[in-house]
Amino acid sequence: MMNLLSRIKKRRTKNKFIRNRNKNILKHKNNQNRISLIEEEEEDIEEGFSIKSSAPSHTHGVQPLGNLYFNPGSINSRDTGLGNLHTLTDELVLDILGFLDGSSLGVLASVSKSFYVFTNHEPIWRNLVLENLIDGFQYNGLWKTTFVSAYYPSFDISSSDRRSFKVRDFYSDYLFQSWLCANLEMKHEWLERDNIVRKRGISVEEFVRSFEEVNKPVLLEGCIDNWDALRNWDRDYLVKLCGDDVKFSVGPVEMKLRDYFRYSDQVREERPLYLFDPKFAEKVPKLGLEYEVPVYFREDLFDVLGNERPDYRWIIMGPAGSGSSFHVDPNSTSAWNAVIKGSKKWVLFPPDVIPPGVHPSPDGADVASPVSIIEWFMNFYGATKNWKKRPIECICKAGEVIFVPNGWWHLVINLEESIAITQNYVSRPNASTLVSGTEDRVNLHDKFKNAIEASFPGAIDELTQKEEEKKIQQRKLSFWDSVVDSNVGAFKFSF
Ligand SMILES: O=C(O)CCC(=O)C(=O)O
Repeated sequence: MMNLLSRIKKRRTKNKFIRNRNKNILKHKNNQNRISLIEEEEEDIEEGFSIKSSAPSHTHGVQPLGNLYFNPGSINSRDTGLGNLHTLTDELVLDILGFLDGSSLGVLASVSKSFYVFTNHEPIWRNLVLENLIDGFQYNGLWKTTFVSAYYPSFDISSSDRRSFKVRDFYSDYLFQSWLCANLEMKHEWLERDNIVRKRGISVEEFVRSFEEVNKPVLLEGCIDNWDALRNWDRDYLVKLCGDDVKFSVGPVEMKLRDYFRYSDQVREERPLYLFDPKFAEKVPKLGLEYEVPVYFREDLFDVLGNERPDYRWIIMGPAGSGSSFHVDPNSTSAWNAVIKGSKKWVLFPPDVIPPGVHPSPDGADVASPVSIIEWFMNFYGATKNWKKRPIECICKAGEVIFVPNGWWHLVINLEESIAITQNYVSRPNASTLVSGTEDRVNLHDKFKNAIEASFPGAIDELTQKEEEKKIQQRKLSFWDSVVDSNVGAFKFSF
């Protein structure tokens, strides 16, 4: 998969489209993947978005709704072909179609041009594959054909379903946006901000004092240089090491590494499946032996729970565009994330700042955020531009480790195919927060508190008292006053 970063640097001017800041109306010029806004200047590259050079024009000719208004006399075939269902929103039509099986969708596709487009919407077929082929699948470039070839192996998909019909005069913002998000380049301005503190060779004491105790992110350079993983791990090595017997967790399914790479090589979708496996070291012990916990994170109070500790370490792999949408790590844990191959763009907000477009439930257990990471950048990243409380951002490259303090919101997008290891842990400065942070999870809270009391008598009381003293100190100087340097509009960590 080509490196997004290098593509951005080339700053190609072709295949770009400009979005209307005021009217949000797009005009799609068929056959060229090129969209431009009436009344907007094409030379305005900084304001524009770029479509990936590999992007096909929309498979079924779907155009954004705004184009309808520039084609006088044309009728939206979306509506005429849906009959009485035309009053439903696109999401609702798709939700209803989501209840059907593959054969019913196939039959419905022949009813009208509109049903043809809706029933060919790839996420419907993706769901069918993920719900029905949980032991793995052979992705063959499209979710629909992947499903059909798994269920009807004798059916010749090469000649029929691979051919897609373009439908004239079908206008839908929802379906168009799904295509757009799958094919959009990361904009240069989404990547350029780098305001994290970087440290190389600091002592554990300095890390604890300057970052862990004050709960601030830091990017640590050079602390995993001795990892065999950094030297060895690439596709060929991992496929050979893991063989064809081992399967890894990929969303709701389990996949062989070979099959996952086959998928990630061909995928072109808004939310690529992400390999995220907490049992990798049990499945393939050598994977666990080829890395070690960086020196800064060796104290982990969750160890007191022994075998009962929740999942705490993951191997992560994914193509460019995959990643993690905004969330806070569970159980008030902190985390470190080491990039072994590739690179990741990080955006982090402190615990008291809910990122724009994110709506956590009152108890914080559920997070409603925009459909995809790319959509967040498209629709919400710009909103943070003039915030006093701007996020911490960076690109973490192979060999670098980011410290994610507990309670911080974070979003991550892989800029190229990436492999990483992450671990969640509880350090002494965070132990009291963790005990209170697990209060809603009664079992975990009691178990952890009792285990800590048994191993370190009196420690919780002592830490809670320290925490109280810290809060009193902090009230005197608000967090943002302490980190924002208003003169340069960037972060200044005054430790
Ligand atoms: O996608 C990634 O590498 C980030 C993972 C992450 O945010 C997490 O494990 O909490």
